[in-house]
Amino acid sequence: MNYETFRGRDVKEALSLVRAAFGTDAIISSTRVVTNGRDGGLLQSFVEVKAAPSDAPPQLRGAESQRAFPFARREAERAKAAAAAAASVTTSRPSGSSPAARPSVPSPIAVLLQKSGSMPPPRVDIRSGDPDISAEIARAEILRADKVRAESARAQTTRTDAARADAMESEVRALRQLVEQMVSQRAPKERILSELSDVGIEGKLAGELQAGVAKAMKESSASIEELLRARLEKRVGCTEITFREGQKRLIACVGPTGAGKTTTLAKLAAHSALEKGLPTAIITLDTFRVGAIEQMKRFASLIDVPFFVAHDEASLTDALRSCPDVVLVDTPSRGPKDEAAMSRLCLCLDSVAGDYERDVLLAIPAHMRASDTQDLVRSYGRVSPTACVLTKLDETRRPGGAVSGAIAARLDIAFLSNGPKVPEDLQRATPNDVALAVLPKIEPHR
Ligand SMILES: Nc1nc2c(ncn2[C@@H]2O[C@H](COP(=O)(O)OP(=O)(O)OP(=O)(O)O)[C@@H](O)[C@H]2O)c(=O)[nH]1
Ligand SMILES: [Mg+2]
Repeated sequence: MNYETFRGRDVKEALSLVRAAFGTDAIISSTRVVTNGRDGGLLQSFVEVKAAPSDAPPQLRGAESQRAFPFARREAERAKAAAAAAASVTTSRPSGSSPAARPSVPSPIAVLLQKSGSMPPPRVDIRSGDPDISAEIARAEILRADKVRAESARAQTTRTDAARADAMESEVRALRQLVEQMVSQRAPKERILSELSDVGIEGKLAGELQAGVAKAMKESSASIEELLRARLEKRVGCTEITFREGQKRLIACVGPTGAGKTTTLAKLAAHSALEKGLPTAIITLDTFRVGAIEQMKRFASLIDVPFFVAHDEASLTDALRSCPDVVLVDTPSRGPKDEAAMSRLCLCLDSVAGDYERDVLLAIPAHMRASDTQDLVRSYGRVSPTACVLTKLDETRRPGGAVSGAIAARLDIAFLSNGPKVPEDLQRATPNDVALAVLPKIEPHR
């Protein structure tokens, strides 16, 4: 079959050109999107439809689409049979009259039946010479003819509905072909960027991660996923915070409301005191949140470590005099614009005597977007965070934003928090773990 090519700005336009040329029963062989092949060239794309006229006999072409053709043929055959049957309709003659003497005249019912055309008329055979009986039979025939017409009208409606459904179906099929083709035509670069965006990695980092991946794939047997993970690993900075015997270490946890500061501190305290068996103490600077002191006090007594409350730098210095080697300091959250609270926190943390190795851990909820993470790091700049803990990794499928933000702000990641359980839901961060936590599972496209 010879197909002609029709082009439109979209499927609708292309199909309407096809319809104008070949009618609604045109045969469509393919529908595809053609781009000019340039990056971002979808704006210059058009839809191309290959179509041919239906090969149905002209008298059968109508509203039905190509798929309705057998139906149309059946209807034509039925019409032919109806005409033949109508021709055979005769009216019975009274006994004694000869067919030759009285030519057969079609009854009004037979005429009606012939007019209805599409349905085979019932054969009429009136045998009675009684006028009453003949009238009765005639009435019955009229009723039957009405029924035949009603059925014929119903059949016509059904055919129209079927034609509409067929037209819709072919339009949906064309659209589906189009979507499938658009997906398969998307460049590997676009696919990778879209997958990275799905896990929260966007902008500069996404561009850097995907650059040259297609070329690298040709030179190695690694999958896209493995290549991207390796690239992310190289960009993630991690800091190892360890607890060693005889080492004086102070860790303060800062961050926004509900980020997981207290929980992280509790996990670190349990690790140091219970798992490492190191002399450990907890100090809280959170005298603001209702119940914060009671909560930490109870936890400290649970793991059997000393507990102190400090209101300012003087009371913190006091408390530190009574503390063992490992000290974990919980802090209050503050509103982003609460300068006074930030100043108090700053003074306290700066007052920590020099003989402690001091770390300020910024708690960053893993669901944060990259730009918000950068803002957060900036807003805690005054307390000079040395590293961060990514919290609530178990609650998001898009931890790439927080990781991107930390990379952009050049803040190392020290811990990953995967749940609220103390102490098991905390792990030391390595670049490989971070990449594994973030990277999408991209199927290799070769
Ligand atoms: N799912 C999940 N929940 C966590 C995680 N870390 C902390 N939480 C929960 O988050 C809630 C807040 O945690 P906190 O440790 O109280 O947070 P905070 O930063 O100290 O909160 P404020 O002191 O009120 O600012 C609690 O219900 C914790 O159990 C985590 O990694 N995953
Ligand atoms: Mg807290």
